[in-house]
Amino acid sequence: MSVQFEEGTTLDRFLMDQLRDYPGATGQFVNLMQSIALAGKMISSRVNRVGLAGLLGSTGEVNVQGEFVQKLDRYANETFLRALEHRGHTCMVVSEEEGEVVLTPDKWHSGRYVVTVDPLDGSSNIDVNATIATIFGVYRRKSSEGGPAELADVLRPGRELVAAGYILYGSGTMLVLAIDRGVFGFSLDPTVGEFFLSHPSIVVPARGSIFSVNEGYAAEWGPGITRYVQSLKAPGTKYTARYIGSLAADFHRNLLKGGVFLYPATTTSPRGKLRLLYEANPLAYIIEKAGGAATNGRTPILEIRPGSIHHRVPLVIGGVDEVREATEQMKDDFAF
Ligand code: P6P
Repeated sequence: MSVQFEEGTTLDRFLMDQLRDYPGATGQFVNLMQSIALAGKMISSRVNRVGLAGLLGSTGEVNVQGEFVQKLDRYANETFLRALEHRGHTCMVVSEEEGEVVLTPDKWHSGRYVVTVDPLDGSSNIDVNATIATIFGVYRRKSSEGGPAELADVLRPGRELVAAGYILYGSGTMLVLAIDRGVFGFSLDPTVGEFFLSHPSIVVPARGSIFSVNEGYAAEWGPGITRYVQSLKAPGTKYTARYIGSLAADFHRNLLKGGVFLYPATTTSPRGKLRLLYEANPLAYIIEKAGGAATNGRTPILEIRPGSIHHRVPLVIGGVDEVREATEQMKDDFAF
C-alpha cells in the first residue's frame, strides 16, 4: 500500500497520522516512539562529540555478555532506561546491558508496552569512528495492565512484535521504524533537533550483489555456510563483500541496496553470537516488513521461542532469494 507523505513530515506528524488509523489507540505508542526518538537524539549528540566529551574507552566493567562496557554503552543504557521508565507507556525493558529484565516503577503498571533494546550495538567501533546503532523491538504486553509485567510478556516469538527499529549513529543520524504497514526512515536534522521522513517506504530487493560475513571465522564454519559463501565468490558472480562489524550498519546497507548478512554458528559459538531478543528479532521484523527474510540457517527467526532474555542465534538476513538459497545450504550445519 503506497502511502503519500508531504515533504518535511516529522516523526511526530507521521505517528499522529498513523494514530488516526487505529481507533482504539490511546496514544501510548506515539508517546513511546517519542521517548525512543528523544533518547536517540541524546545519544547522537554524545556520539558526535565522543572524542571531546571524555567518552572514549571502557568503564573497566564487564557486562552480562562478558564484554567490556564502553563509557558510551553505559550512557546509552541509562538514557534509554530513563526515557522508558517514567512515561507510563512501558511496563518492562530487556536491555543487552542488564542481566535481568527491568520492571518500570509500580506506578507505571498500566504501561502497555515491553521494549527490548541493544542501547549501543557495535560499541567496539566507537573509538575508530565507525557507525554504531541502537536496536529496539516493541511488544504489547499479554499480562493484565493492572499488575507488574511478567517474563512471558517478552519470552515470545518475534512474530508477536508490534514494531521494531534502529537508530544509526553514522554520517547522519537516522531512525528506521517498521510497523505493520511497512518500513519508514527518518533522518535527524541536528539544526532543529527533529527527525524528518526521508525514506517513505523501504523495500529490500529480492536479490542484491553484496554479502556480509566475517570470513576470519571460516575455519570454524559448517560445510553448508562454507559451500554457500564459496558459491557467491565463484567466477562470474556479481557479488562483492562488505563487512563493517557493526550489525545495524551492515544490515542497513543491505536493506537499502540488497544483499545478505550472515553470522553463522561456529565451533566457538555453536549457538551463534547475536542475541535474539534485541538484535535478530527486531531486524528480522524489519526485513520481513520490507519484503525480505531472516532465518537461523534453518528456521525463520521470528518463529523461534526465546529460552532466556539473552538467547543467542545464528543469523542469515536479507533478500528473500539469498536467504532461501543460504538456508537451503545451511540447514544441516548445526544440531538444533
Ligand atoms: P565479529 C558488535 O560487537 C556485534 O555484536 C555486531 O554489531 C556485529 O555484527 C558483530 O558483533 C561483529 O562480530 O565477531 O564479526 O567481530
